[in-house]
Amino acid sequence: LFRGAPILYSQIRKMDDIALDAAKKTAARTAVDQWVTEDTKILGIGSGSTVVYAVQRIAERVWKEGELTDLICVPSSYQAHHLILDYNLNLGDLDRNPNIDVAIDGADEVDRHMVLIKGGGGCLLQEKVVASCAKNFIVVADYTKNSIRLGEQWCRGVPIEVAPMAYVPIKLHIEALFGGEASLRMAKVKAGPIVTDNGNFLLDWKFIANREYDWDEVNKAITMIPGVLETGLFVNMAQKCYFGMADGNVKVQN
Ligand code: ABF
Repeated sequence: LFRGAPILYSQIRKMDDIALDAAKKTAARTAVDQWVTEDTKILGIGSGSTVVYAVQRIAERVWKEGELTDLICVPSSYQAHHLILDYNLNLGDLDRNPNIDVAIDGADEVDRHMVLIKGGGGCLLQEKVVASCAKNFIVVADYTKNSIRLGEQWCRGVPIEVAPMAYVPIKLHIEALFGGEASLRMAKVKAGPIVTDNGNFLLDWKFIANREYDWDEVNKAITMIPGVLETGLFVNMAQKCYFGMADGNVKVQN
C-alpha cells in the first residue's frame, strides 16, 4: 500500500514545478514585451529563476527578431552578469550606465501595497542598488509570491546583508526592536555561513507573521543599525508586478 506513495508524491511535485515554471515564463515574457521597447537603452537585470525567462525573451528579440541591438544590460548579481554573457547581450555597469530605463527582477513575496521581500537568492544589495537607479522597476514572479500581507507565504523571512564581524549584535538588535528571530544563513553543503557577492553574511529575520508592521519604518530602522549593508525589504520601489497565474493568465499589480 505504501510503496506507491513516494512515486505519487514526486509526480505531484513535478506537476507543481512545471506549473510554476510556466507561470514564471509567462510573467517574464509579458513584462519584457510591455516594458522593453526600442526606447529602452539601459536595462537592469535581476536574479533568480524568473529573470532567466526575461533574459531569454530579450535574447530572442535581439538574435531572432533583430530588435534591441543597442540595448545595454546592467547586472545586479554574479548570476545576472553571467546570464548576460551567456546570451551574448551587451554587458554594462553602473559606472558607465548609472541611469537605467527599466529594471526587471524577481521577488520572494509581494504584498498588496507592493512591498517586496527579496534576497532569497542572496543578491539583495546589488539588486536594490540597480532598482534604485531605474526609472521603472518591474517585478516578475509566479502566483505563489502574491500575498495580501508579508509572511503569508513560506519564506525564510527578511534577508539582511551584514558585515561578518557584526552579525551577532545586529541579530540581537533586530530581535529587540521588532521581535521574531534572525538567524545566520548557512551553506547547505559546506558547514559555514553563506558569503554574498560582496563578501558579507546574511541574516534571515523571521518576523512575527501575524503582527502588523510598518515596513517602511522597519526597513529604515534596520538599515540604521551599524554593520547593516542592506535589507531585503523593497518599499515604494516597484512600479508594477507581473504574476504568472496557475490558469496561464498574467495578473498585473500596481
Ligand atoms: C531574486 O531572486 C531575489 O531577490 C529573490 O530572492 C529571487 C526570486 O527568485 P525566483 O524568480 O527564482 O523565484 O530576484
